Amino acid sequence: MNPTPTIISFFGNPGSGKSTLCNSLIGYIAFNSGVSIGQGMTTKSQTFQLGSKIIVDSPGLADPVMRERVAVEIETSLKQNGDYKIIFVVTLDSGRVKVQDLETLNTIIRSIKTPFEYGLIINKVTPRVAEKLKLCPADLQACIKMVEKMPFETLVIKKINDLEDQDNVLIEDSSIKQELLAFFDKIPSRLIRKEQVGKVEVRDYDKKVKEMETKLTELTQQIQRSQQENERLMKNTENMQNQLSREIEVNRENTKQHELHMNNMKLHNDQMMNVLNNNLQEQRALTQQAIARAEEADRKAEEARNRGGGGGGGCTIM
Ligand SMILES: Nc1nc2c(ncn2[C@@H]2O[C@H](COP(=O)(O)OP(=O)(O)OP(=O)(O)O)[C@@H](O)[C@H]2O)c(=O)[nH]1
Ligand SMILES: [Mg+2]
Repeated sequence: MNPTPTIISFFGNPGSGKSTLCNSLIGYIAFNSGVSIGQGMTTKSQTFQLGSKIIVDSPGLADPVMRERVAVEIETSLKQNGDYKIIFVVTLDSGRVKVQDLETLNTIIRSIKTPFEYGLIINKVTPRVAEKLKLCPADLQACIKMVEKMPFETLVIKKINDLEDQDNVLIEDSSIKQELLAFFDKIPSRLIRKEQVGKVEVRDYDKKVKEMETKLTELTQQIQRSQQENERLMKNTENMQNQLSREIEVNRENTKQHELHMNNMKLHNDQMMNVLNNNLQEQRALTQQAIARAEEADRKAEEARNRGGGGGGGCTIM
C-alpha cells in the first residue's frame, strides 16, 4: 500500500509570488515564475516531488478569462487523497489584503468539506507597511476576518527588491528561507479525501468581490471609529491617572507635614512632662522638709512641757 503523500499546495492570485515561494522551497527553478502581462504566469496546476513531499503550484482565480478552467484545475489538485498542507499567498494594496485575494481564499475554503488548517503568507510587504502591521495589526485582522476560516498561522514576508519583476529567481536571503521552512513545519497536514472536495464555485466570483468590498469598507470605518473611541478612552484614563498621581503626591506631602507636626507636639509634651516631674519632686522635697521641721518643733515643745512640769513648786490641785 502506498503511504499517503504529504502535499504542500500553494494557492493565491496571479503575481502573489506562489511560484517563487515554491521554487525557493525546492531550491531551484522547478516552475516558471515572473511577470505575465494580461494573465497569470502559471496557467495550470504543476507538481514537483521533493523527497517525500509533493509541492503543488496553482494558477490564480482572479483572471476572469481563465477562471472556470483554473477552478477545475484547483478542484482536481485537491482531489489527490493526500495529507494536505494548504498555503494561501496574498499581497497587500495600501496595507490592506486585496479583496480578490480574500474571495479566492473563500472560494477554495468553501470547496473543502472536511476540517483542515491552512497557513497564510502575506507576501511582498513594503518595509513601511510591515512596520505598521507590527505596531497595529488591527487593520490586517479586519481584512482576515472577511475570510470564512481563520488561518492557523500567518507569515508576513517583506518585499525583496532583487525579485521585483524578475523571471525565474529564487529567494536567496537565508533568514527568510529559515522563516519559511519553520512556517511550513508549523502548519498541520490534514487528510483530504477526493469525496470531501466539492466544486470550486466561481460563478458569482465578481459579484462576491463587490459585496466584500462594500463590507470591508464598512468594517474599516467601524474599526476606525472604535480606534478613535479607544484613543479617547485612553486619553481620559491617562488624564485620570495623572490627576490621581497629583492627589497622591499632595496627600503624601500633607501626611509628611502632619507627621512632622505630631513629632514636634510629642517633643513639646515630653519637655512639659519633665518640667512637671521636676516641680513635683521639688514640691515633695519641700513638703518633707516642712514635715520634718514641724515634727522637730513638736518634739521641742514636748520637751519644754516636760521640763516645766517636773522642777516646779510642788502644787497639787485636787
Ligand atoms: N519585489 C518582490 N517581488 C517578488 C517577490 N516574490 C516574487 N516576486 C516577483 O513577483 C513576480 C510574480 O511572481 P510569481 O512567483 O511568478 O507569482 P505567482 O503567484 O506564481 O503568479 P502566477 O503564476 O501568475 O499566478 C515575479 O517577477 C517575482 O520575481 C518578493 O518577495 N518581492
Ligand atoms: Mg506562478
